[in-house]
Amino acid sequence: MRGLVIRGSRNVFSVRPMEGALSPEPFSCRIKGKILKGVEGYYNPLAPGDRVSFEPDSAHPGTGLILDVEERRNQFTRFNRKGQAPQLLAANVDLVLCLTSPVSPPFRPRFLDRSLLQAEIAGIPGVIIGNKYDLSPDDLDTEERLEDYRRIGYRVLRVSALTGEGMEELRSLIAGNASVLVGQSGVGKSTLINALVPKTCQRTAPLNEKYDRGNHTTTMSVLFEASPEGTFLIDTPGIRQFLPEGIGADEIIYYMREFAPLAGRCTYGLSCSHRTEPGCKIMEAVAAGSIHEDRYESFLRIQNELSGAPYA
Ligand SMILES: Nc1nc2c(ncn2[C@@H]2O[C@H](COP(=O)(O)OP(=O)(O)O)[C@@H](O)[C@H]2O)c(=O)[nH]1
Ligand SMILES: [Mg+2]
Ligand SMILES: [Zn+2]
Repeated sequence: MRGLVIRGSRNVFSVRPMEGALSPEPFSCRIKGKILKGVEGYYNPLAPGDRVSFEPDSAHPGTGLILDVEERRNQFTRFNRKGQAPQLLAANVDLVLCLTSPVSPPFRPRFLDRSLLQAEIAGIPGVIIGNKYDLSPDDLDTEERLEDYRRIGYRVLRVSALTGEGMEELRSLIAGNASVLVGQSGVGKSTLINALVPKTCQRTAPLNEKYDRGNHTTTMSVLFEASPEGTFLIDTPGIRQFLPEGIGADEIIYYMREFAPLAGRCTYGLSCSHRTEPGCKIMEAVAAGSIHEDRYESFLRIQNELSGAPYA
């Protein structure tokens, strides 16, 4: 049978059959033979959004074995520092919705820049959602930051999951798409999903705990189906610090969109570290205001991190 992974830990996965009855019950599945070909080296072998083939276990109704994973169109990952391996947060998605809030928690450009960078690396369009707009609609600092993301080409939506403001635009953006929501804890990912997903679809299949001893399912993503027309929302819980993965320190410049056109144009060309060198086009752009100093700061920190320097 063909199935859609809707949640999972590292070895037990909820899989919804993609054929047959309408909204069938998900199966609690393990991987046959414990190892899936082609996905070695990851913290977790499967993520919500993955399409798999599986066989139901007739001896244990509701359970099954995963045989194979279909080739992914894309994957949204981060580096899991504890596990020292890339972690799959979502597979086969159309949009990365980067959630921010102006207050409680305050706007944090680092987390946003890291998730936008990872979206660029994955080749998935990133959209910025400024939630909790009801709390401080006139906050000039956050407005200035959000406007700058718009200037460099990102779509920015302002919403309130609480009052419903701006939600129509968000609804039409996500309709028919698979979206993964990222943002630091407390920005309102779960509240937004509650507002967008009909109550009847919100029960998430409990994983078979018996098979899942010692795994931290709360650190894993969960897929919600917001409509029968294939509107999927994937919640990503519990990321304290988003560590990008999949590129080297000298490649960051290609994945930050206002930096990319300047790649190779510094006096020292591609060997410029963009920190102290004379004739550095990146530093000139920061001085001229065409690169926001906050984005430059994010760039430097990610560069430090990916080159193995102690994280500032
Ligand atoms: N004022 C206001 N509070 C919100 C809004 N969205 C979420 N919250 C609150 O923010 C807190 C954290 O929300 P939650 O959805 O758990 O955040 P998550 O950690 O990103 O999933 C909760 O107390 C929500 O009620 C909003 O648009 N406006
Ligand atoms: Mg949450
Ligand atoms: Zn430079």
